[in-house]
Amino acid sequence: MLGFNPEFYIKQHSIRERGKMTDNNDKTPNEFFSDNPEQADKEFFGRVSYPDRRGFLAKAGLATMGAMVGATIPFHRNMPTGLIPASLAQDNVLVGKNGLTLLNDRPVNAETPPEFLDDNVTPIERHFIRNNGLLPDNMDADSWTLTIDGLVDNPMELSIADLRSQFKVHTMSLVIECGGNGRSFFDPPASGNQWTLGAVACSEWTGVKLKDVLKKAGVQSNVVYTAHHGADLHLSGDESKTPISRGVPIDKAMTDNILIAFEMNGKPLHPMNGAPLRLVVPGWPGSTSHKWLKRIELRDIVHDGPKMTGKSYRVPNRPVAPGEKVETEDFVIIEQMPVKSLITFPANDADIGKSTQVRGHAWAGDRTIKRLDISYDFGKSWQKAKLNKPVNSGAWQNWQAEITFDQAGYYEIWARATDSKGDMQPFAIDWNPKGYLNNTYHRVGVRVS
Ligand SMILES: Nc1nc2c(c(=O)[nH]1)N[C@H]1C(S)=C(S)[C@@H](COP(=O)(O)O)O[C@H]1N2
Ligand SMILES: [Mo]
Repeated sequence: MLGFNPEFYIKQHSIRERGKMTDNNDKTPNEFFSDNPEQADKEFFGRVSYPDRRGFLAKAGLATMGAMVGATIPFHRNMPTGLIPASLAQDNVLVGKNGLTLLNDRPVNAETPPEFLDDNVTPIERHFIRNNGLLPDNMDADSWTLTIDGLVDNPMELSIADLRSQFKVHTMSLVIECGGNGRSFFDPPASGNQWTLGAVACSEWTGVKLKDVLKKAGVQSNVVYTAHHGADLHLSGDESKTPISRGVPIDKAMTDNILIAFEMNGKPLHPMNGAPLRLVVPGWPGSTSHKWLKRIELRDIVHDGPKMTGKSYRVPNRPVAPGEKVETEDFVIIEQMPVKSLITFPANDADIGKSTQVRGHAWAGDRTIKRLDISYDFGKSWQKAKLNKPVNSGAWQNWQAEITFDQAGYYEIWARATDSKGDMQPFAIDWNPKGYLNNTYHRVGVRVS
């Protein structure tokens, strides 16, 4: 029952004034929302585009609703069934995110402009979002379980409390970059999210090492690959379908910097970044860092789940001409991501003085960065930046340089990283049909006055 709640009264009133709800004028918000949450939501809040919230929030349990609004809801008993919280109902609002560019809202995909990636540790609100499906209905940390099964000696079902108590807990800065980051620069265009530069982040993740958990489960000798399973829903709403299920070779899974994470920058995971539990596999395509993680299965074949096969997260096994059609069997799975860097200061299009600091980050799959050069004369000459060591394996490296321009005018600052094996970022890369692995220089245009 609806108690005395001036807020609902006012909203109900204003709906009547808009004259849109002639059929519903006699209903309380409670009745109206439970009859038709979607329609009620529209009428209440007008055109709204909070992603995924239709259906999802209508069915959401309290904990999930709390996670979405970022607080407990003391008067939850008074909330009409299916009511969408008003704080989630503004245009393009991603609660708990700030400054992201929304590329798509079903599924949600949002990237971060480079100047908002200036921090050494990416704030939660600046971490990009790449969803293939819809958020799970339930993201409750207390009842969450992770199953480890397949070809293991001791299959396990672990709560998050079990993970914390049975294994050593680690905190590490780890890079997640989408395999399609930079896709928008491909010509001819590649279909998929048109990421520019900002589908990358390096937050501080707290969790347990995947290798520790797999060791305890007892990896059998015939294991070839992991298979990751999550709780998110297929876009079709068909519960028998899975939006994505990828994996990594078992040797990779046993390396030292892969976490099963339950905290992001010391807080619970953001719902869009996989709350309450996810994998973080630094240096490999972001798609291997499974969110809303429910199960890790060990298999004796290369995993063949959705987005493992065909052309997903794969590139041709040879250079191909732009626009060339490539047979599916000529595609290979992307493993580590290539050497890359980002200029996070100054911002593109900035007006600056004659002297400026230039800074950013660089990273290189499973390797480290050994050198970072910048140029402000379109690549004619390069100057070496000061390069920091990674804070831990899997973190990006920060770099800084000082530039003094001789005269006013338009300049471009270019950054070029070289990794520990000598691979250097290229000015241009070979085209590939799905637009993956674009690691060309980041260029920032500035006006000097
Ligand atoms: N369960 C699940 N895990 C997922 C995805 C997904 O859609 N569902 N997207 C993957 C992809 S393609 C990327 S790039 C990363 C992005 O992580 P983020 O959204 O936290 O930035 O999550 C990966 N993990
Ligand atoms: Mo991705």
